[in-house]
Amino acid sequence: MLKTQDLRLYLCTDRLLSLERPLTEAIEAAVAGGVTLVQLREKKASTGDFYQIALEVHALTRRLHIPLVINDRLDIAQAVDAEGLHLGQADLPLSVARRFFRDRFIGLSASTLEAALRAQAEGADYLGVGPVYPTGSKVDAGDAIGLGCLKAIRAAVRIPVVAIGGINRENAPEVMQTGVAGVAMISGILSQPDIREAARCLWKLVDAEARTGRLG
Ligand code: 3NM
Repeated sequence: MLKTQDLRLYLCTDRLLSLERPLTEAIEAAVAGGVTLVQLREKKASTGDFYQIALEVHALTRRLHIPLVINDRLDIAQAVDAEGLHLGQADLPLSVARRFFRDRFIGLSASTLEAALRAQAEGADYLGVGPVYPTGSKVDAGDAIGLGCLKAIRAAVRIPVVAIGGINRENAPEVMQTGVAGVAMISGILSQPDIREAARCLWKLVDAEARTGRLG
């Protein structure tokens, strides 16, 4: 089962953005710093390679006691027994994925209020909402939606919202103040020279907002 606090500091992986450090090393450092969940994103790997990487990463995240979410690929999520699956708007429909992924959690990406409400109605366990700010990490991310839109989506749905896109240590506090359950990022953690320190700093910021009682 998904716990809302697992979404607080959500790491999305991208092997091209981790300054050539091995993925498992980077993940281990990020979790040591405070990352609460890992989403494995492999946009270019073959199915066989994705499977092998997912096996290795899942062995690590199990040892570290944090959930692993597989991006896009239901087959890989099932094959490695991942805790979660994350689907984009152009991926398999949630209702279809749910038939094969019953006792685990499924998150959906949404960048508009309409898409967010639809995802909730379809039974998504959480939403990834963005890009909040411009990002160079995803070519097809679309235009930044801004804090106002994030806030409106957060207020309109009952399920937890994770904000994503261009989030870093400077803007993480204002993002958390919209009441989202957490912040997700790639470069704000993985592209930093000291991954553990970057995650530790972000975790402190996120935790400070949680202590003020603004989190949903
Ligand atoms: N999804 P960074 S933006 C993977 O808007 C991803 O759905 C997005 O990378 C969305 O933290 C994004 O480096 C990239 O900006 C996030």
